[in-house]
Amino acid sequence: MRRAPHLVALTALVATLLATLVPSTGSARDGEPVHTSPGARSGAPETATIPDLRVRMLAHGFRFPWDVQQLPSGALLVTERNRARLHHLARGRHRSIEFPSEDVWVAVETGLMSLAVDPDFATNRRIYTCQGGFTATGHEVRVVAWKLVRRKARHPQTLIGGIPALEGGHGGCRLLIDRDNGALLVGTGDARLVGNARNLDTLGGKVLRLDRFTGAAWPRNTWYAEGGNRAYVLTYGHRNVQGLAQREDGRIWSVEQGTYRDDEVNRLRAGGDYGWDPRPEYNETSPMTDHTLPGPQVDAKWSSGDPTLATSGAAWVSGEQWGDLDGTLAVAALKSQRLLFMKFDPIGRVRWIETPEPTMRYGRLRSVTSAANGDLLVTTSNGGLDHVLRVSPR
Ligand SMILES: [Ca+2]
Ligand SMILES: [Ca+2]
Repeated sequence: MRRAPHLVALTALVATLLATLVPSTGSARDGEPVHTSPGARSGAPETATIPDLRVRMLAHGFRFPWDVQQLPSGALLVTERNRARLHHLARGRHRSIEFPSEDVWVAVETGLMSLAVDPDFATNRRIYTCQGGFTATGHEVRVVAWKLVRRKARHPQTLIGGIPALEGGHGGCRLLIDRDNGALLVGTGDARLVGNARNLDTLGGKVLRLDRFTGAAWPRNTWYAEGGNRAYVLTYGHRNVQGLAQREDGRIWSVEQGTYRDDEVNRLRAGGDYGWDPRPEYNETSPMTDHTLPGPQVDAKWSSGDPTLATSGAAWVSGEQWGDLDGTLAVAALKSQRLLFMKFDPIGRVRWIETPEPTMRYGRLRSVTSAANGDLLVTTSNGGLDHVLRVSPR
């Protein structure tokens, strides 16, 4: 185990001393082993230039922050899952955004989750959240557009609802706006419901694609002409999509969590079946990509094997300052408590994976997104005294 006990203690002490901005009542999840195996491949070649990384704590005292996104002003927005709060961080000041937290259904892994900022935010002030919600008969996951006016989230517009939710497990949910065509992508979880992921008529266990202004299904989706829920489906057969990231070539990649094995990084193609179909009951010994299912299934580009790392958010790293980490996929891992930098070749084969030690000092990592200058923004998910981190090359 690379994470020395004194370092854990020091990190906890620092976190305790600095956690003054938001009162915190939770405690870190325990009982989960820390794995050091990065998966199928490891280690950049000796000739690679891997910069030392600097990790700064930007804000402290959160409880299960989920997503972090930068606004054009440089300020950061942060969602907090269980308290369903939205935060604004700017120049060392941490303020709450007025947000109807009471409308968010919070249970298990579901609450206020992903966040997206409109590419035209400077003029339209639009942001998007994926969150649990109450319905007449129960619960759902939904995507809501907001107008952010003077640190108030106003004019909620539900773009898509009815994403299945059972008890809150496998609630997804990751948002990404395709920079090439402006479509809103929504990575969803299967809600631990049998048959969900491969049923084109439900919205769970999918990557959905829709118009970010109207919520209408995207006309180029594979089953658009058939209407109904399937009109929204970009890809299906996913267990719990936690990450979405767009590579420089425009292709969308997803990250999902495996069962006891096989976290996956997938390259998405419209209409693709990614092969998750636990049966009978919710049988978690089913493979993450089951080729015995009808038709072709798309293999993962990277898979953790056994054990899993609990991979979550991801962002493509960009900028010469990153040396040979430029162009890698940075993946946040919960259980294995690190950032993985995965190098894929142009056709999507994994070449190597680096797991820099400075990213292993903060516990479980949920999301990683890019700041405008190429730095990475990271949220931790320890259940109390959580941080927002900024990772940059030295
Ligand atoms: Ca799969
Ligand atoms: Ca097959």
